[in-house]
Amino acid sequence: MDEHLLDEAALARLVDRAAAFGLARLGVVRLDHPGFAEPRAALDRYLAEGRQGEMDFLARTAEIRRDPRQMLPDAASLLIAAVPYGGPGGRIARYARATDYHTEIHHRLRRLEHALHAEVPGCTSLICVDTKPILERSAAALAGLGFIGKHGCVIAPGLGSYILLGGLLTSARWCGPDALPDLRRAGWDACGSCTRCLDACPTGAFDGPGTLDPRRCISYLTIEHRGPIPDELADAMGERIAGCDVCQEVCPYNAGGDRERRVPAAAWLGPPLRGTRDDDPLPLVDIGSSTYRAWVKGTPVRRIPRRSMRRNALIAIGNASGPLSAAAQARVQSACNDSDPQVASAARRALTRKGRPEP
Ligand code: B12
Ligand code: SF4
Ligand code: SF4
Repeated sequence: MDEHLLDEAALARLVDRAAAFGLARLGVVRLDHPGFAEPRAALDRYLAEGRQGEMDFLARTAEIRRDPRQMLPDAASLLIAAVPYGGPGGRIARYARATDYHTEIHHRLRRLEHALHAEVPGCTSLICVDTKPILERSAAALAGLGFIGKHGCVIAPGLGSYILLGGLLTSARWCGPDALPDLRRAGWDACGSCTRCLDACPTGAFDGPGTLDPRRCISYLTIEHRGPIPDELADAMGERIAGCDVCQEVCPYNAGGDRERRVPAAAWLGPPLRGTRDDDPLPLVDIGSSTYRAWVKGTPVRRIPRRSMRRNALIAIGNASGPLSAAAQARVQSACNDSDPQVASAARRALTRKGRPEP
């Protein structure tokens, strides 16, 4: 068979050019790497326990995650890249304040794809950023980009865990040495005895190192969960309306302000078109559909339906310290009668938390 090979010299040239494409780190892993056995088993356990909650797409695409050749039949390797982001924290998680990484990393990987085709003429390839199901974190660790911390995120040396991942699936077979023999070696050893992320999680979403119950994670609750959020979890959400960074904020690998100097400016994920969005929850309580569409456009927040964002805003208002202003009172009060149960129950909760009886 006419096999396409990606050798060490070709990979070194791609890695050299990666920064110019906006990819701060680049590595490669073969799909038949034995290290995938453990994450595949972890995915099976995860689904068997129903941890995906309402994220049906995880169950639907599990077979493809296990074997990406279902997307690209002659796929042999995965090139995997990391793109850093940063900025101050707030009610919206850092990654979600930036431009939509799906689109942006896709563009950057497109440039890598052209370079790959010049190195390995005739190979096939497919860009994968979230929507094309692959085990991105495990692949990144096996490709040597970093290690998986107890918070479950990939930590890249020198960059920390505020990175997003994207892959280029290809028929080009990596014929160099494996960056890492198996995932276990890249496991929790680098965390040592630290458990800051596990201890700091506001909703107690970790069952143990690297074992997250997404159904308790604020990121899941604000982005993926449809319907009312149980009071116990809503109480712990603070003022977060889209995602959560707590387990990464406390991580010593993200401390120190010199990341910016280590990465070429072109590799950073920039702000969205029309700038970083204001995260004041009050205008979101009764935001209209066209205003909402404009507010989320070009940002990863577009994954959150308007009604869920209205619920999140009401929970944040209920959790904020201090009394409600008269303007807030009127808006929250009228949301109590909303036809959407998740909005109405969050509004009633906000009022009762402020010591006011429900209307
Ligand atoms: C679904 C999803 C979520 C869900 C569920 C997350 C989960 N842990 O299952 C929710 C909405 C909760 C979520 C939250 C977040 N997510 Co998310 N998410 C995904 C998505 C789309 C699929 C993940 C998945 O398959 N989960 C199923 C579990 C079983 O797989 P896994 O998380 O990859 O876990 C692997 C490891 O645990 C490993 N493993 C198993 N056993 C062992 C043992 C050892 C020793 C080792 C080392 C590893 C290991 O195997 C597992 C399977 O591969 C990926 C994109 C993708 N295609 O992978 C992004 C992704 C994982 N998310 C990402 C981000 C940024 C986040 C948030 C930080 C966003 C935020 N600020 O709110 C939080 C972080 C929460 C956390 N601490 O994990 C990034 C992670 C980047 C990084 N540095 O690791 C990804 C890769 C998106 C991207 N393209 O960059 N996310
Ligand atoms: S993102 Fe927030 S809620 Fe989710 S595991 Fe990390 S600290 Fe906990
Ligand atoms: S906070 Fe500590 S335990 Fe958690 S990932 Fe960072 S180093 Fe590891």
